[in-house]
Amino acid sequence: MKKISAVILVLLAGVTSSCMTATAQERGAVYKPSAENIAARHWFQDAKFGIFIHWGVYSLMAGAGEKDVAEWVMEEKQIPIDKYERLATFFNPVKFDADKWVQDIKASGAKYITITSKHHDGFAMYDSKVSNYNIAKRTPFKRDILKELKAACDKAGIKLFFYYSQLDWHHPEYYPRGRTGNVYTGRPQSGDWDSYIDYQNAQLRELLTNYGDIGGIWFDGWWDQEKGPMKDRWRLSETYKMIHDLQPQALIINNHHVAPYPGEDVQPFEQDLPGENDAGFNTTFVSNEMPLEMAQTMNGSWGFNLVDDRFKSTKELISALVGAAGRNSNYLMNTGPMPDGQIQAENIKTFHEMGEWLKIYGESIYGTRGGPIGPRPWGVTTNKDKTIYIHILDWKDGEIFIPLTDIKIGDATLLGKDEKILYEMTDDGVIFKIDREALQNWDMIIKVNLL
Ligand code: JFZ
Repeated sequence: MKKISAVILVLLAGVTSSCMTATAQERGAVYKPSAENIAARHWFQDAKFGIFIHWGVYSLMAGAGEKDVAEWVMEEKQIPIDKYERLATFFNPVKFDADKWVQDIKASGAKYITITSKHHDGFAMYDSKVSNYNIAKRTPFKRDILKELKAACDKAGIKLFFYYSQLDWHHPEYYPRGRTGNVYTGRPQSGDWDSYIDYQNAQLRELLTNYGDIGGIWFDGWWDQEKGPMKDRWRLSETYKMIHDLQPQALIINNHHVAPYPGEDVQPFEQDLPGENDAGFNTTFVSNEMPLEMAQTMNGSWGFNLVDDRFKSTKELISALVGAAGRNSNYLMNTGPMPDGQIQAENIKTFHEMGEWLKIYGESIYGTRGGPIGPRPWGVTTNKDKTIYIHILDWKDGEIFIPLTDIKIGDATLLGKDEKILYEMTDDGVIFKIDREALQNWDMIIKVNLL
């Protein structure tokens, strides 16, 4: 009797202390980014605009006729693993052309691409050696699309990031399970969590050694265990250290919706501008040390959806890009390519329209940081060296008061027209006269050169 309770006590103590150690390690560790990493962060912030790609065997289901279903179809339609696996045997995107993707994406003005290497369904979109549940081994297509995309990106001077889901609805050892991927998947109610993390790290090692220099890793799925037993058992410090050791310039981004952990390099926001939380799952904590990135869908879906025609207008997407830049953030705009391998025509059209706009107004976005005045109902400001760009997204009147004080203006012009703008200095700021015609633009930009 005594012996048993002692054993239980020891076990309990073991559990408590290992939990505490994990928490302390993950939260308390001190992280000093390397010089290469800091340089990559600057590059990232200058780049401002990326394209997110959600593509996998789920794309074949195309949302199954529902607007709000896409890459989550396995979970949302409760498709067991043995049935879901058949999707791979139909996946044959014969029209996939990496160079064409990259050309259209580059035409949007985006400087980098983030693509799903493995989503929650656990299917690897590359030739993984540690699992045959991948595009090269299980599909008639057989090609490693990450390899092809990386080659096309290198040719075009576009950086490539890999999205990687920590959550896995397929791997048997992802156990104890969290919020999703439960009984319907048909996995045994047992498993060895640490061997799953070893597997995850082995896949990450492949992504960091077989594709040359990459932009970074975009993690997702941590939230699956947020209220689950493995919350602090992701071994983040170990995984992050491995990535930084293998490729110091690779940026680590984790879409966990909480304040950043040590070892992370960019704080992401999903479907909301940094600091806002219309989506309901974003944190309102905004780092003022790390680069920021806002990810957004062009309609309402990440993966391809046949019936989701809620496409945002080019004006709305430009406003989001501008709104992000004014909040010192990047903008990662998503497209979900179709199962035949092509990007939807609607999205390609928008890419080109955004690129046309950026050709004229890009100097107010690329290489800038959030400006001296925070977001306002009328718009935002960005800044580069001695220039302030005032982005007026929503205004109707003939003049606008901007609370810029303690500045000496050299001149103020209307960007794109290079026309002088009249202004009047007051004690509290500057009143700019508005060009009513320019107000019709998607964004009227006043370029203020300071002395
Ligand atoms: C996540 C993914 O689940 C989604 O499929 C997509 O890849 C997106 C970029 O990231 O989105 C989430 C994640 C978690 C919640 C909502 C959306 N959540 O916890 O409510």
